[in-house]
Amino acid sequence: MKTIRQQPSAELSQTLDTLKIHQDLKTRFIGRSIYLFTELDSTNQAALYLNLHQPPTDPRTPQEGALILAESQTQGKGRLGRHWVSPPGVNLYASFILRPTIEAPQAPLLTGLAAVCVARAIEALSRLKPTIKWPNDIMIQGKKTAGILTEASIRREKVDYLILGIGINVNLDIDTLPQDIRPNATSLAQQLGHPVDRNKLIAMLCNEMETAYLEFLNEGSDPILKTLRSLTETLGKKVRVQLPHRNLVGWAEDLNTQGALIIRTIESQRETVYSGDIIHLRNEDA
Ligand code: BT5
Repeated sequence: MKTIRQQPSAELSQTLDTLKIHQDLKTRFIGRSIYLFTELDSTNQAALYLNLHQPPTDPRTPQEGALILAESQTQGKGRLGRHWVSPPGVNLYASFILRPTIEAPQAPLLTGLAAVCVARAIEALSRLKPTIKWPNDIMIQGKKTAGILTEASIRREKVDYLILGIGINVNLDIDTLPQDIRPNATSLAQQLGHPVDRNKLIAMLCNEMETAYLEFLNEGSDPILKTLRSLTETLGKKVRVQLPHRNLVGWAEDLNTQGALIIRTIESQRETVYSGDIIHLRNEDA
């Protein structure tokens, strides 16, 4: 871990800028339409306000691939009503709107797809090698640098639209985080010792997202699952899964075709976990 240079170059201390983002976009539809705000309650919430219940043919409806960005969030959302700390000017808070024609149970796989894309974009820009802590954390050196919150609208067992919300700690000074979060969090700048161009990073994330999403639509879940398995540090580890009404201890064996985690319990039962919080244990831990 390195100390962040106190004086980032003028170019890197820049604000988010849709023109700069467009310069690095190689996409056909993801990120082609950007809604950029100085401050929002939550980019996922803003996506929900944007008349998404209208049919896609309605001109007021954001197109598939639309991207909502904010410089800061006052009520950034984590899973299960938790809070995502979202100070201004240093990070990325992004929500992508997608309309895949898939069955509802496949929706969680899109969280995995987004996690893979965040890891790839970070690696392409910085050479850091992030891993994924199932189901939605992007980790560097064992610390959380990004989180994903997927919200889906389901109609008649099918996905109507998905909001993929992504928060990445980019140039965040970790010492400014609340004390309880600090030990488990990191940022790209903290890892690299220098600031990162947020406009380039979000453009690269759009590029990765479009490639992976089109591959998923054209070839199904196999290619993304293969990459997801290889990047998921949870696999092979002993874990405790915190479910709403009980805890489960066992070994994380595999991901199923929907991206759910298959656990072999200490009683050698197989259990499939579709959502939950995971604690990585040492082998000797109960
Ligand atoms: C997540 O939830 O990791 C999903 C975070 C998604 C945030 C994005 S930002 C853009 C979009 N709009 C939104 O409103 N949300 C999405 P979860 O797995 O529940 O983790 C939440 C926990 O992470 C918190 O309870 C804290 O312990 C920790 N945390 C909060 N802020 C953090 C930060 N900036 N960096 C690292 N850890 C943080």
